[in-house]
Amino acid sequence: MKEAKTCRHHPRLIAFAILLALGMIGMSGIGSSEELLYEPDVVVVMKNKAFQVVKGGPLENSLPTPAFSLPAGMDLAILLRNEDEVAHEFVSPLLMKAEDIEISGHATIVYTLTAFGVRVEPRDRVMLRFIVPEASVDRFHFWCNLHGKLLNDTMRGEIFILDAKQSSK
Ligand SMILES: [Cu+2]
Repeated sequence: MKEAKTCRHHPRLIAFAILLALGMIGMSGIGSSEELLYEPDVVVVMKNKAFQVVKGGPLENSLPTPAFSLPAGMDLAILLRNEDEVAHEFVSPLLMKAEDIEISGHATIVYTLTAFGVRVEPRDRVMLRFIVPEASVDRFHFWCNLHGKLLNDTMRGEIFILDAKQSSK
């Protein structure tokens, strides 16, 4: 009877230990070789104080600014990779509209009057995952609050929201 009782506690302890280990991995956040939990739909690189959409940017060559499109209603992951020696931010009014944003990595939350986003430390990366909100506008700006506040600053880009029906592949 006593043995059975102690055994019952074991799985819970193991689960707790695993959670602790996962938490520690998440907090260390080092190395680009670290496996991602899931493949990002969009990858945005911050380099030489500019944004570069290296994945998921079908519009990248047709526009003067970095841009990517997201289908409304979809659960998507955006990877932000900072390759500079200074911190950068990714801030957008779109993220203000999105609910339950899941943020993985070392991220400092950034709020402005009109937008929400994260700060990514030098040589670090952050993954954002959220359901693309159905919005009344189909075009949002994103920017780095440190190097892209003004309209002619370098660190600015655009996000286009696609109608879910049109974008179904
Ligand atoms: Cu910046």
